[in-house]
Amino acid sequence: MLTLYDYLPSQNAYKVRLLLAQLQLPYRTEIVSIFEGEGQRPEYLAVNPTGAVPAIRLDDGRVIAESNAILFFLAEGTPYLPEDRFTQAKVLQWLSFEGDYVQSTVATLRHWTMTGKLARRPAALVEAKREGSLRTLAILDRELSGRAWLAGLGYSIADIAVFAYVHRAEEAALPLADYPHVMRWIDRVRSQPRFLAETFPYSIDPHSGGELP
Ligand SMILES: N[C@@H](CCC(=O)N[C@@H](CS)C(=O)NCC(=O)O)C(=O)O
Repeated sequence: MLTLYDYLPSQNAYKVRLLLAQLQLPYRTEIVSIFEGEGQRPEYLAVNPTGAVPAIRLDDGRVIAESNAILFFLAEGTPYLPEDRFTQAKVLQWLSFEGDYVQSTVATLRHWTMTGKLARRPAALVEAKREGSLRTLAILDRELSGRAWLAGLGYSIADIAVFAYVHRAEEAALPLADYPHVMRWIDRVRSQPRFLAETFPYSIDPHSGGELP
């Protein structure tokens, strides 16, 4: 059975949980307590050289890390990754956007906000993250004003990847209501079959107030 290396407040890991639920694929979970340094143990670095979650282990022992690479692998041959070459490239475009724009802004700001780290960060850096987050949301809002889904005619892993942090943007004190097209897209994602609503606050982990090793 597939193993998911997970840390419950991680929305990067949530992306994989959401797709696994929608694909109805059984899996077992191994929690990696990242703030206690478990990601830096040699056994886990052999799974993911960066020490981050998520990662997966296949039945035959092979491992894959990076949330968007995992989504791409699991979705192959399913409606969540259309077969035609152009649409696959559009999916990759949005997976890259998520990795570059969303993770460095909304995701980071959410982490700092929910774990009490904002006050320990330089004000100019926090402001830059906030401006970057607003810019990212504005790009998405503009794109979603003209179509229902990010990468093609239907819901795909591009939507799953971007949805993971964007729908929790208010946890980073970002005003989602200012982005009506993003709001409507969030509702469309939520109404997909076998949608997984459950997410977890950092407060479930008493170690999350500390810095990552
Ligand atoms: N680009 C990576 C980012 C993964 C990531 O930052 N994971 C965080 C949790 S959301 C983590 O495990 N951080 C611990 C660390 O970097 O040591 C992905 O998309 O999977």
